[in-house]
Amino acid sequence: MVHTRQNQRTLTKAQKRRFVDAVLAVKRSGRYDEFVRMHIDFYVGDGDGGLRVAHMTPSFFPWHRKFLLEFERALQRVDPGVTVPYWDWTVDRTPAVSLWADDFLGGNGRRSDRRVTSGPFAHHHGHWKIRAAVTDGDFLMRDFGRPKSPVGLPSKADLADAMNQSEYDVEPWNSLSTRGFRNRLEGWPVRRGDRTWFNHNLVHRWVGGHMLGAGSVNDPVFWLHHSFVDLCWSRWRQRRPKAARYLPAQAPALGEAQRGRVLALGDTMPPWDTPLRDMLEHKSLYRYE
Ligand code: CU1
Ligand code: CU1
Repeated sequence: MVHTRQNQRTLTKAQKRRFVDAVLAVKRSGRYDEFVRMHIDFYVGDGDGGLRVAHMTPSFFPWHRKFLLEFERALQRVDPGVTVPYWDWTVDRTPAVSLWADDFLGGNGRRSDRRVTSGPFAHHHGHWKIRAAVTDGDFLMRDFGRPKSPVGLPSKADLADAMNQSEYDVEPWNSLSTRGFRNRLEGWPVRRGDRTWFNHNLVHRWVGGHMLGAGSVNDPVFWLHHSFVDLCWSRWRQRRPKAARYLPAQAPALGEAQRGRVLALGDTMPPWDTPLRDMLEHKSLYRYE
């Protein structure tokens, strides 16, 4: 059945509660931490050897689409009426927005140790212990805006820079690709004058704490962030001619540096063995409101 993903700012109080309750139920079952572990396992960077499926790679979008779908199915087994909302960070840009209220995702971490102390994922409620992480401590951490060296959320102009790219991705198909929609939205520092991450990566940095790096799934805002990233990809594709909507079309040739390191259009994606092609269109599965 086709379901609808909503902008988180339009959710009713009851919808927020159902989403949070479903997330907590998936956490209680142990399944949530399996998602965290899978994301950590698939956090392979340019500097590491082997296949990159999830990050710094053309399949960044299809891999996260499948990952979100699996999580959404886990939520729906608890409550069939729940979907993953999206957070448009070009609009909801401050710690004061309803996303971070006590009835939804809770607020910032406290200054001393970045521990989140409000909302349903605050450690003292006992429902949200971090078990799979690359950092110490079993409490959720956030550090909005990184006060030590402040960063802001990406602007509409930053996002437009990615949306205006005419190619999906370009060689060398990694964090160094200077053009192309994929890296301009994933956001490794390649634009002239950039010294820091931007767009998708900058959102991880702005939230801070667990949202930095491989263990980012520990913060439930991960899903709302990636739901919006997925929506941006969907919008970008709608505006582009079919031929260029996923690249590379063919695997890099023998002897090329990225041979065996990136997925081409005809490949399947681990760990699900899903044909990448099957993740390029979502309208038979879900829609965005
Ligand atoms: Cu990721
Ligand atoms: Cu991400």
